Amino acid sequence: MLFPDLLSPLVTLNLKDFTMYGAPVVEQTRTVAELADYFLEASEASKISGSRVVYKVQAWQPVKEGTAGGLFFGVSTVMAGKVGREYFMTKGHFHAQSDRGEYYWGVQGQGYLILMNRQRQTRAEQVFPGSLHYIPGDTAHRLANVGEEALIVGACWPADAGYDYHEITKNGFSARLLDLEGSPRLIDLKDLHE
Ligand code: S6P
Ligand code: ZN
Repeated sequence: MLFPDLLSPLVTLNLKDFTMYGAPVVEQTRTVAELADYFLEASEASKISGSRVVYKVQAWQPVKEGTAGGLFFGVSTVMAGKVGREYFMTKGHFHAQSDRGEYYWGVQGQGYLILMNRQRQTRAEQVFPGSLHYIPGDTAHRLANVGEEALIVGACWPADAGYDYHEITKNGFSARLLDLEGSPRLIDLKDLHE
């Protein structure tokens, strides 16, 4: 009788630095120069090196992008730092298939997951090692690092979710996570401009 093969996994995750190794893992790095306009005080970006890395993302996409029922796995690493008073953060996006949800979980460091719904109401959940976050559909999501070490976050999302950056590049989030006198505060843009 023939037995099925015992296989090695296609990808492994180093549990010390949460880096993925193995079959096609996509990697992306975003620098201060690329992201300056996402920050509230964009002109402050010129005070730090444009080549400084703000965040990097690894993603394992075992099926073709757009495959219904498929799942992607990712690791996002947001470095420690600020542009003006605003903490280093990801661009943030809605999903192109807007009703698709996503899981995030904290692995290392301290931060916030900033969430904005279609009515532009924004809230933030604290991220720390072991925190678990369900991002519902129709909710833009952005990670910000408020600590002194890299913020590492695992993610799992549907392969047909896609990315919609339009609302964020055009109007941004309605509230921003700022360092006010040494503490992170989520400030509504309306209150800032009063
Ligand atoms: C994908 C998931 C993450 C982000 C990553 C970078 O749905 O939410 O992998 O892509 O954190 O963020 P952004 O907003 O630059 O794509
Ligand atoms: Zn997403």
